[in-house]
Amino acid sequence: MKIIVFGGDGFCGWPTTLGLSKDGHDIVIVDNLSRRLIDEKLDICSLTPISSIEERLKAWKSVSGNRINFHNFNIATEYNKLNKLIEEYKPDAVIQFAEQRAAPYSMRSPDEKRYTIDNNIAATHNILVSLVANKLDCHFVHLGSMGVYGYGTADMKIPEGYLDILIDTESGLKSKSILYPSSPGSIYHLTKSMEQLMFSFYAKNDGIRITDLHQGVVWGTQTDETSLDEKLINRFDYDGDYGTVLNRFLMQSAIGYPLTVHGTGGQTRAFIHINDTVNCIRLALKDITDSNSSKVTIKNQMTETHQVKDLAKLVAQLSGAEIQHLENPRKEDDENDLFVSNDSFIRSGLKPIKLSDSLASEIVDITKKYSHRCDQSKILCKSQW
Ligand code: NAD
Ligand code: USQ
Repeated sequence: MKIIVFGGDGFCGWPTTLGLSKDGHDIVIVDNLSRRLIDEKLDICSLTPISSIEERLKAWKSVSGNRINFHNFNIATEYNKLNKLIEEYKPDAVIQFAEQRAAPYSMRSPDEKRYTIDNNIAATHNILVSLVANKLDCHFVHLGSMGVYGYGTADMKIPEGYLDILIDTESGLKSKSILYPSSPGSIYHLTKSMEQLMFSFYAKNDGIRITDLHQGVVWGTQTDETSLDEKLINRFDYDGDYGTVLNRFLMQSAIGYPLTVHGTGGQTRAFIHINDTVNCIRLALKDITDSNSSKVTIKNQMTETHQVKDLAKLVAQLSGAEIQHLENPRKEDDENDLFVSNDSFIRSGLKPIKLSDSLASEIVDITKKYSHRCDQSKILCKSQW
């Protein structure tokens, strides 16, 4: 397949690009390197020493023999470049990772709120507009978030995108399937919720074939491909804006920093290992549904749920780390249950990597190896809402 990976230099996009290239697909990356620029602005860097995109692609060519083309432009603001690429390359599939993805960053100040909305909405919308303009039969795969559902489930499993309801009408009860009501907890999660409506419009109006993957918190760093050469190493965010909870706890334990549990730690979240992110994208691409589908396919891309305090206990047992309970910088429930259906991917053959299988040894090794690169002053989350 000819595939464009938007955001292919990022944490999920880079290993996915390499995995798909290894599978024999023809891949083009589009990325404006804004994530690297944000690191510079925040005066932080990935715990792992990531190479420049040019070095990454050269290293991949030399280990795999496969060439990946790279375009550096902003898909939210440079529509003409985006449209020209889509017109000329005629992709069979596009994968949209290219968004500002951190909830704390999106809540920093009016500037970051505006940037996150402008960037994410325009980026995704521009791709949709161009697919319609070029009349392409192209599968649009989008990385969404479990956070669009909110995290409370009223004793039921969160279904995959749609909720079956009964409406009490004058002529009796009528059943209907609606988009699961959104309940975003940050401006970032709001963009994912808004995008859902764009997808239903473009599927209904233009028949664009869309898969929206509601992904949980990703943990882990390396995949088989990113481990092949030091220059292919994946990014590892540990700072208060971009670091996610499990990777942060494992990094903190490696440097003897007390684990930063927000509030009671009763928050339950859905998780997935980075290897499974790549495998889910592979499976989503294989799922060739009706090429003129009027309904968006939504899949929950997660493999297990954990309470934050249980993750902290597990990491503390592994490493002897101390646990600290900080005042929660976020507006979120102290405690929640979370039951999630991930039947689609399990049915298509996903064999999840569970935290208990690996005891996170890969991250423990990575964080120990690069602990000297950690700037401890960047660990606490400064963004409050
Ligand atoms: P990331 O920030 O590491 O990667 C995003 C990439 O997109 C970056 O390389 C950035 O430079 C690029 N980008 C952003 N805006 C762009 C634009 N306008 N034009 C061109 N390039 C642009 O993020 P990630 O962790 O790889 O996440 C990828 C996607 O997966 C995001 O949409 C995110 O919402 C979703 N997701 C991530 C996680 C997670 O835990 N990391 C969990 C669930 C969902
Ligand atoms: N948390 C802590 N301590 C920390 C960091 C986080 O207790 O040091 C808590 C947070 O308060 C929150 C939970 O852990 O309750 C998860 O936070 P997170 O930073 O790991 O994840 P989140 O902000 O939800 O965002 C991440 C990704 C985002 C993705 C989302 C999936 O950055 O791109 O969409 O996970 S989900 O959480 O399922 O919505």
